[in-house]
Amino acid sequence: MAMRRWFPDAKFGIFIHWGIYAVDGVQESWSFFEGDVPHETYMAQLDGFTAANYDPRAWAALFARAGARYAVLTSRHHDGVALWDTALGDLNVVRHTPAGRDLIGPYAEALREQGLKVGLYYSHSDWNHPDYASTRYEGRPPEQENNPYAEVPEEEEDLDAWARYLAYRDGQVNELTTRFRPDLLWFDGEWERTEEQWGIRELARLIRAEVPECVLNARMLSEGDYATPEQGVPIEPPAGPWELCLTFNDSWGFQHHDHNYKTTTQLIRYFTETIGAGGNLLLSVGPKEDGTIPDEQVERLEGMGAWIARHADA
Ligand code: FUL
Repeated sequence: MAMRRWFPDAKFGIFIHWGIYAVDGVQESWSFFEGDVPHETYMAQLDGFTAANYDPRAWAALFARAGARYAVLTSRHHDGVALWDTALGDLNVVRHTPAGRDLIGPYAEALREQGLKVGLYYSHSDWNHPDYASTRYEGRPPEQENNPYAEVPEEEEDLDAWARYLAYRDGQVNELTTRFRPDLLWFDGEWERTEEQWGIRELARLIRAEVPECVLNARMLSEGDYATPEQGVPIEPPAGPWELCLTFNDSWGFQHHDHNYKTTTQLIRYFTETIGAGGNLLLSVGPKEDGTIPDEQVERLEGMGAWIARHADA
């Protein structure tokens, strides 16, 4: 599939890590997976996720002012909490949080009103799903207990559970493509299984049947269109299309204690280095649980936008 031209031309996109982890300001999904907070404490954040001041039009206007051409919202991170009213699985913000409504439709609409492309992040893995055997501690050989990157050996897989899990994942992806018509799907969490186990070919076919022009990142393995290095421009940039994903501070999502912000100048340098080496920059905002984007991030986006506007024709 030829890479859609809009993507390499876009240069700048906004990643949005928004989920229940913003309530306590803990690390998205990993905090319970790695045992930094008890699972119960992590899940109790469902009760505090209000989206009370969620204004996707204001988000989209800010992203456009920042000079971005697309955004990518975490529709479902590794914690399995879906931001839309999925008919599959039980865990979503509509049913289980005070937010009580679909958060993705209004996002897609607001972005399109601003002429921005709509991206959705979706994790193949779901560490909360009853049919998903993760590489979490229970039952793992001791040497792998703290290795989240270990693949599940095929002989250990419960094949019935796995088939149910894939049907659930495919069904959710189908909901995303049919309902929100994304221009880009940003998959993640692929490291726990192989290409065959994930049924990547079949999933790609399902996506292409609905949104043939949709751009896919390389965490769709052999079906991916572009590479996704994290947190720094590689010394040898990927040969094909690529995108650097980057945090403002040290966190993808909102963590109130993390004040280790890069300056606007540093962010502009990341941007110029990235596009100079042929990539796009995908910079991650972490909205608070109520949907507001922290001031430090807004200020930096405005500053980047002013710089990009001054140099747009250069
Ligand atoms: C990684 C995830 O595990 C992180 O939590 C984050 O979403 C990053 C962008 O991708 O694979």
